[in-house]
Amino acid sequence: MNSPTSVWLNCKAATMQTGAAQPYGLIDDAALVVGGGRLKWVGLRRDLPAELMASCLHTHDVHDARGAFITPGLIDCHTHLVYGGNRAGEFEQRLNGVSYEDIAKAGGGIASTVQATRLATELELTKQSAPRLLALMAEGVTTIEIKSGYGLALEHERKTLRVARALAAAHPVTVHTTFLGAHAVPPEFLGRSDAYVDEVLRMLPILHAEGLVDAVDAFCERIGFSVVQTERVFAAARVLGLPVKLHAEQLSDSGGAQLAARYKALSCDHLEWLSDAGVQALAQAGTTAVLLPGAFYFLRETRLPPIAQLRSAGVPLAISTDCNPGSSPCTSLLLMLNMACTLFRLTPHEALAGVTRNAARALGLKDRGVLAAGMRADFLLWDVQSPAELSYTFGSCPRLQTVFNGLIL
Ligand code: DI6
Ligand code: FE
Repeated sequence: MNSPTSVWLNCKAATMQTGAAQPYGLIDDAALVVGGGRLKWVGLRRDLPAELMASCLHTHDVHDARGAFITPGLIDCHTHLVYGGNRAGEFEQRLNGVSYEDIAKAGGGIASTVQATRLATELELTKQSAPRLLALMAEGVTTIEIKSGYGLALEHERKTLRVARALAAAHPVTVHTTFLGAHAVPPEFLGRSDAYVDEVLRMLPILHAEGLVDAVDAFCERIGFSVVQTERVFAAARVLGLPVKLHAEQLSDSGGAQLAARYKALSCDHLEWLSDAGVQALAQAGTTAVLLPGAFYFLRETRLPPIAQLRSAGVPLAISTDCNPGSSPCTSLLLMLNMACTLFRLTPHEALAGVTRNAARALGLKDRGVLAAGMRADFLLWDVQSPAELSYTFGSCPRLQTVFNGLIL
């Protein structure tokens, strides 16, 4: 157990605070004081109040960070981490010339993962999903969003969300759950997508009453659900007071972003085909754009999200793995930093903000994502000379230590 108050010295900090004078909210010779799982004080070492230092000396809880760089804990704000099986066979098919959409239309794709997920017991699903979570945590993820959407029937959506909660109980990580019942039309509803949306509306309040749902998402796309169908799901979420987010404009421009904006969505995700009107709608609603370079890369998309327009409209940009078996079988958020820079031309500063401050925003979490007094004490020590190194290297992990809720892991 950590004593009530501890201090971290001999470190540099990328606080990621907005409006800071330095890029990354950099503090060159920093001190961080932790107490009760929260940051109590963050600033320049020389400004550290003497009484705070004295109370840490009193408890002998002074940590020498040995020159490490400290950042907020990483937040992976868009994952489908709980699923059964994998789609390596489909990957081979795609390399033999079959497209992602054609595979989906032929009953493969999401449907094949739905089958494998339905067949797995809760325990099997937990066992299959835990290594993915551990891989993300090994790179510094301290908060993760996990969506349902491979069950597509009450008992299996429930199972998926329960696995997400069980993973949270068994690991030092915060899990935020999202109900994505409207991910795909399951085989038993083929050709009856409106009837399946009725079923989604039946599932939502039940799962919510069981404490399994923190937010609601939908896949608004020609191979998913129409804007009209998505709005029915959003209206049901609103009745329950649940925030919404949306998979929008990934493969085509269906106007999902404008709908999401009307519902003050926390985030709109993918966005390769986002129109100018969509950009303006997101900006006005204060909705965060979640960019998923792993899916862009893995599906070999060529159309880039309108980064420059989003940037100039002031839409906050978040980055995530989209960890899922079909379009982004990825368990490295650090690799996404690199890809956000190389593929989407984000700056390393924007990329890091995308997995800290703006990722918190995409989840509606106000108590994390930056290093500042009052925030959760979720932070990372890195063996880097500058925070840009986190985006610059790929395939390596310079994480030295994770502090989660004030406890050293
Ligand atoms: N968009 C995606 O990229 C994933 N889901 C979604 O709505 C892909 C899901 C899959 O192919 O299994
Ligand atoms: Fe996704």
